[in-house]
Amino acid sequence: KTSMRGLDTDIPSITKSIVGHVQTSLAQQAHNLDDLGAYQAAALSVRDNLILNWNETQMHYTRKEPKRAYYLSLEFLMGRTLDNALLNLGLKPKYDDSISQLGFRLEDLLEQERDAALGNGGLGRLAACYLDSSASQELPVWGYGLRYKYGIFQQLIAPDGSQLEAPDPWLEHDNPWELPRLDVTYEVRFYGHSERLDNMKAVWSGGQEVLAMAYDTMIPGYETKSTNNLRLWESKPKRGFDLQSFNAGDYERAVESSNSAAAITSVLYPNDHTTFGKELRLKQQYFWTAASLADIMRRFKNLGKPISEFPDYVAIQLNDTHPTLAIPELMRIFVDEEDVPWDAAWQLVTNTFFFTNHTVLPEALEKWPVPLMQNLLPRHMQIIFDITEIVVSVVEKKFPGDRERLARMSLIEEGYPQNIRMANLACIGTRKVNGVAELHSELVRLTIMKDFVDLYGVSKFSNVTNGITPRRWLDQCNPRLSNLISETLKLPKAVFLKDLYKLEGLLQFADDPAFQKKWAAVKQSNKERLAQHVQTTLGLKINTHAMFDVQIKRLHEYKRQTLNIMGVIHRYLTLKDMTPAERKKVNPKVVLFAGKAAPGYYVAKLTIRLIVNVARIINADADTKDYLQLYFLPDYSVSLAEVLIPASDISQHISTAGTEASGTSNMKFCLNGGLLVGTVDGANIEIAEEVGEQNVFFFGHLTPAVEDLRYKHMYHPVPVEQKCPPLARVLNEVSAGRFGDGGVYEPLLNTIRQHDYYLLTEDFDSYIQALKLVDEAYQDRTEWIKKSIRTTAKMGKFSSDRAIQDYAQEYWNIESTKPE
Ligand code: 26Y
Repeated sequence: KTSMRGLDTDIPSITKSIVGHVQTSLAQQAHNLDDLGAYQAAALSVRDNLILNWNETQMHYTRKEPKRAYYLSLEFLMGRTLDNALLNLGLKPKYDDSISQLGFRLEDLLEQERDAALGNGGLGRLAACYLDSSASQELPVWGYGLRYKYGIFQQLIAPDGSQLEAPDPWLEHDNPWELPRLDVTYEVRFYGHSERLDNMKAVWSGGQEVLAMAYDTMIPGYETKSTNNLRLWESKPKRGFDLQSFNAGDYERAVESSNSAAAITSVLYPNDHTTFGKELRLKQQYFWTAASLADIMRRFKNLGKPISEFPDYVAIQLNDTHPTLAIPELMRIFVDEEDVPWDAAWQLVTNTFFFTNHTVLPEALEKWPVPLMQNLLPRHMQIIFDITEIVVSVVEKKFPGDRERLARMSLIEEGYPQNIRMANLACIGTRKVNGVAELHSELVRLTIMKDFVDLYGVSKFSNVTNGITPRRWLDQCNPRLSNLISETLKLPKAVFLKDLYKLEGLLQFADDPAFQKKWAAVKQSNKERLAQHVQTTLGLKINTHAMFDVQIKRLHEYKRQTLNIMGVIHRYLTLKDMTPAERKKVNPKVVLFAGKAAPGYYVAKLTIRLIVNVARIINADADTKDYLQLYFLPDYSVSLAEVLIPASDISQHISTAGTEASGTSNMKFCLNGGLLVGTVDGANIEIAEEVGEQNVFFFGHLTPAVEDLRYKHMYHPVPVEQKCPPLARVLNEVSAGRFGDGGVYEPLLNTIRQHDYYLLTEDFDSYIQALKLVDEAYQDRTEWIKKSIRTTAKMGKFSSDRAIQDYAQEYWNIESTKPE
């Protein structure tokens, strides 16, 4: 039987294909193959299917010439591919059988795959979800990024509890999911000098040239032949090495330039939310935007259309400000290379690009020193100055004489040195700007983009609430739940996995005791799966009869893991104060943390150390260990999230109001029947709107109060002892060395005792109160299960399919199209 894919997909043919790859691609013998070899052969066999679909899809695009959208992101946090590819192709049951016949277990093979972890956190995972949704909805969308040799670092925990970083050499074993494109290369220039001509043109020459080479990753859609492309660039020296120096015996000089070229794509920068202004990072950004635009331009030129039609065929989404150099780069291409007059070029550019902002935290807004830009990209510096002239003239016209406004809006921030404000450039150079949740988009309009709202009007600034792909975040990570839903709704999985609003059908079963029982059994088995995983990977024994309370995300002060750990200590002290009889009435709880801290983020790393050491004391305390367990799971990743999320009863999303742009794991937990304890922030708000406030545990001050409270803390500080005695007690216990390491936590504790910028002292009481309500709600298990069912049922809005449709229709103006 031949599938729509043109390859035979009956079980004997699959087996033949796997064995064939063992013998030829891997040059091994089938009888002494290990799990890794079997994984590789299975992956190559699946890849054959993807390649055929990919070829057909790309040929279809070439013939049909639809308008295309390009998603430029420095991060794509893809995770593993094999399971997802099998599910999207609908081949999982057959591969399962075939692999069993070969004497292996598919589950074991899936575990052999290393995560593709080319991202830090939310922004990178969002990009991955959006690729899945674009392909699944047959939209002509490509991703463009960098092929880092090392992904996000591997996190180890040192004996003293602190984070250690090790490299992540994810390409050590061959990566079966990428296709090197030796013939798709572009030259990218750095440094040199730019000489102005007339007509706003210039000639940029000299400096260093490096080569960008493409690697393509196939992105299969769900239940469709449509297979899109993620193109990642690798940097290479233009010429292997300098033969002259080599012959003269100067070997080091000979490889120097080749090393510096290779360095550009060697490693993902592991900091999110704090900029450092490092030249190599700027090099990465230009290298990637220049290669991507050259590629997009070549594809456009193949259409043979006049350049004035560029925006009719190309839409480019900028994932945060990281690719903002694409704006001056496209100006350079149009003006210097294509002879388009400056003003016409500016029209084309501003009709091509769209900009998504992911944070309003000031320390995350990118700024590049003018001297650095001037040296590395002299032509782009000129163009940025020329664009500044545009800003000056339009602002001058609308707000004559308003010098302060002009200073705020300028692309150049005055100072020593001057800085280029990338968010201002991204705003000026794009058609539309969006935030990632309703509240966040409102804050974008009211804070960082306020002056631009005054200038352009509010319609340029809108919202696309983030989403997550239900394929990976329901069906793949929680097959038992997706089977139960399918059986209950009497719908094939594909129906609700493609239209998540269909989950609403579960509402009518929320009160059905038989269904509740099955629902609870799925959660229980997911807890056991997690416990098993933790047992085999870390040798720890988790109490699976406890409530699982999870906080997994990057470590950051604004996300307030510190609030959580202080709450855990408070709970521990409360338990210690109880009599054994009182304790017996307490519902046992397991608190789980995971997440990485930026290697240079001292306070965040100290928080990890505190969590690990508190865990050691609590878990060893015979009085309390039946009621409270605490674990920090090292090396958080997409694949760890896939095990953790389905096991959670409650998860924590407790950022200071107004600081978390959206959050996306909140959506993943709820989709899997977990409840939220959270602040009124980001997408928590919209989740509550959907599921009903009675099903979310909200606490803490609201966004409008935050600014005033901070002001008060700054000018009228009140000691913690006075403001919040229970928190003061916790801080003092830590200070006194109850959890070891007397003294080392002082800098962390002082962030709370002193300015308390993230307002822990303001929110602690209501936080503890919310956790108490969680405990009470959990006591009435039937009510809890109903809440859980109702939560999952109302998650339709948070499918990334909805979000991508929004971008496709309201921003990119592209349509679905697929190969016959
Ligand atoms: C400039 C550099 C230091 C930098 C690098 C990475 C700055 C920021 C980032 C990453 C930001 C990020 O991941 N933001 C998150 O984006 C998610 C997807 O929109 C949101 O859900 C989440 O609230 C936001 O923190």
